[in-house]
Amino acid sequence: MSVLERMTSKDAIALEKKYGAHNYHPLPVVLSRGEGVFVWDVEGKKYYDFLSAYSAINQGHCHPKIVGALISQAQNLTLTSRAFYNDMLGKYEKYASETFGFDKLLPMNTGAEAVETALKICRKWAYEKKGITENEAQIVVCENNFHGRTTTIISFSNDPVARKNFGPFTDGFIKIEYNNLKALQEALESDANIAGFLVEPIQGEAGVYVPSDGYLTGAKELCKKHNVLFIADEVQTGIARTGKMLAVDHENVKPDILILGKALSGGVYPVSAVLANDDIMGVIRPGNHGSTFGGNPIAAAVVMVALEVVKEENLAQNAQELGELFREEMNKFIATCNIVTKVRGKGLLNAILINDTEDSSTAWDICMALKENGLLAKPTHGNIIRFAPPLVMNKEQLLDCVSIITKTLVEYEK
Ligand code: IF1
Repeated sequence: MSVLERMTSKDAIALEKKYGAHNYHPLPVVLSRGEGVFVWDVEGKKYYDFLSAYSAINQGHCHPKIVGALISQAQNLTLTSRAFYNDMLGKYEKYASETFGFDKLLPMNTGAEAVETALKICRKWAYEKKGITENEAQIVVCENNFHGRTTTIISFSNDPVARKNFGPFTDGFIKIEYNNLKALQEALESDANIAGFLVEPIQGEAGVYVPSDGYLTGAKELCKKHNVLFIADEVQTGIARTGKMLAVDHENVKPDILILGKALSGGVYPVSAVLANDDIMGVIRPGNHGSTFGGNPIAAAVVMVALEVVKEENLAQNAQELGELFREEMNKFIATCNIVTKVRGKGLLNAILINDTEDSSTAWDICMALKENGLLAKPTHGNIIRFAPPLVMNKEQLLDCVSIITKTLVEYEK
């Protein structure tokens, strides 16, 4: 068998089961092609993608402009390492810094690496600028956070599945309740060694949990008052997903450190970045941090075009409008049904809460039925289904999807 020969879904799944580590439990669908809001499985069945690779595919599958940038850069120069300059990185750093309103950018590859980078910058800033005694810095994080899977990041997760038997863990984190300004205030007042507050503007893994209006503004003010860096993890919420370029833009809050990944590249290449102004980024000097692939010319070319697409195609506004329509239509359905208790979200990052016990398989069963009906979504913790289609969707397609979703849900009515 040639390695490029087409295979059935069954064979592809069997191969992964035998030869791949079992660190995921995917829906049993094997995809081989994507275009815009659609994906196709190896048997040729077409689906609406309502996950968008966890919000990495905001610009739609295989966007021709972004793939074009990838191909032409790949034919020219792929990787130099940072031992030498390349002629794309500076252009990318300028373009992204200006787009997001920061002095400087530090390029990495994955979301978790960018979070690690932000934590390192924050600690170094605390010792060199704030005057905290070395090794004493604390960073405040939120309960039910998701920031990635490295050893340090899982040190402050409270998901037992993500943590169990991976210790010993990294010290220096204080966990407080999300969406609770009083808890943040108390933490900041009780400890003079706090360097930063790391937060997701909307908690994704916790089931698309949107904080109260004013939470981010209040948190930023508290951080400012205590000379603590406000670090926004926009890996999932950024790049127009929630109806603005960044989720913090809904409250006009400017983070001290901004973390981006996923859709920064439109999902065609792993690219992440940390942005900050000179007073903070200036603590990083040669040898302090880096990555073989971070800032490579393919990533640089791809990101510039991927961001251009977001602007040219007004994806933030489209996400805002279609998100409102989606929640409006789902609320109409919820008024008539028992199976769904709530829809929540912002822009095109939404979730529905299934009316069943947290440990039942109903959300999974519904996702299996949605798959049969031509729409791919994935359950998250606690019988919640996340809905996050590519932002290049149009109104007619969205209404078609609402109809698939509600028709499927009706079959689970009790
Ligand atoms: C998986 C969730 C989404 C993230 C935030 C950093 C990262 C992520 C806010 C790390 C990654 C992913 C990774 C994915 C599942 C997923 C996820 F369900 F866990 F919460 F998107 F909703 N910060 N999120 O959401 O980025 O290193 O993966 O590039 O399978 O672990 P990464």
